[in-house]
Amino acid sequence: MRKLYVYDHCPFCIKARMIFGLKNIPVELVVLQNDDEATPIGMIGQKMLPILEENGHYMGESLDIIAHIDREGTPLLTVPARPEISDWISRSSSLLYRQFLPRAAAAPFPEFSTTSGRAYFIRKKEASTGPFCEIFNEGTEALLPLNAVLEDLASLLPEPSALQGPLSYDDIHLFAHLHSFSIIKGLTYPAAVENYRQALSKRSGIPLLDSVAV
Ligand SMILES: N[C@@H](CCC(=O)N[C@@H](CS)C(=O)NCC(=O)O)C(=O)O
Repeated sequence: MRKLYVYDHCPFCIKARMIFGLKNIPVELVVLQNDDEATPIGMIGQKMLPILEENGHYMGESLDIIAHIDREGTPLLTVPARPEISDWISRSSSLLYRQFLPRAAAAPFPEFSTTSGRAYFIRKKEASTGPFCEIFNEGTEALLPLNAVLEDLASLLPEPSALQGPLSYDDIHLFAHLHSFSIIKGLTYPAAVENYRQALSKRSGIPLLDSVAV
């Protein structure tokens, strides 16, 4: 069977997992320790997941994996992408990742099951954000702009019935982004956003992170 090497915190890995779940194509998930550099470098020459292993070959890059799997059987991602969705993702990304990274670092993800795996992530990410404790100290004030962007998203979403049929690459990017949001406790999801993230979680078989949110 094919193997997909992932980290549970990684939005690009969520994207790659989605296409298998949405198309009901089996794949074995393998979670690497976050400080395991040798395994991914041995496969694709860089320390980067997701990686798909198929018939002894390795493929990196989430979008290449998605396109490859979507070519199998009937393509699913046939609805055209809308620029307003990629604009919204770009607009909310830096707000999201500032709050996401310290929470991910504290979460019970399997890639952090060793102390050195977790320390590797903290060291690497704090180099760009500054100390995680300072971000936690920003408290609930820091969540207000995230609630505001979630409000903006509500009016951009497709009708719920559209989520039963063919999908768009927008849905891959947007669900992965909302999956990252779900590790942040105390956000307010407008009904349309809540319905969207629950519908895609169910259809892809990828649980949201609400139960481990902090
Ligand atoms: N362009 C790549 C980006 C993947 C990516 O950035 N993966 C991150 C995890 S979210 C990674 O493996 N970074 C190296 C590390 O965590 O040390 C893709 O779409 O697959």
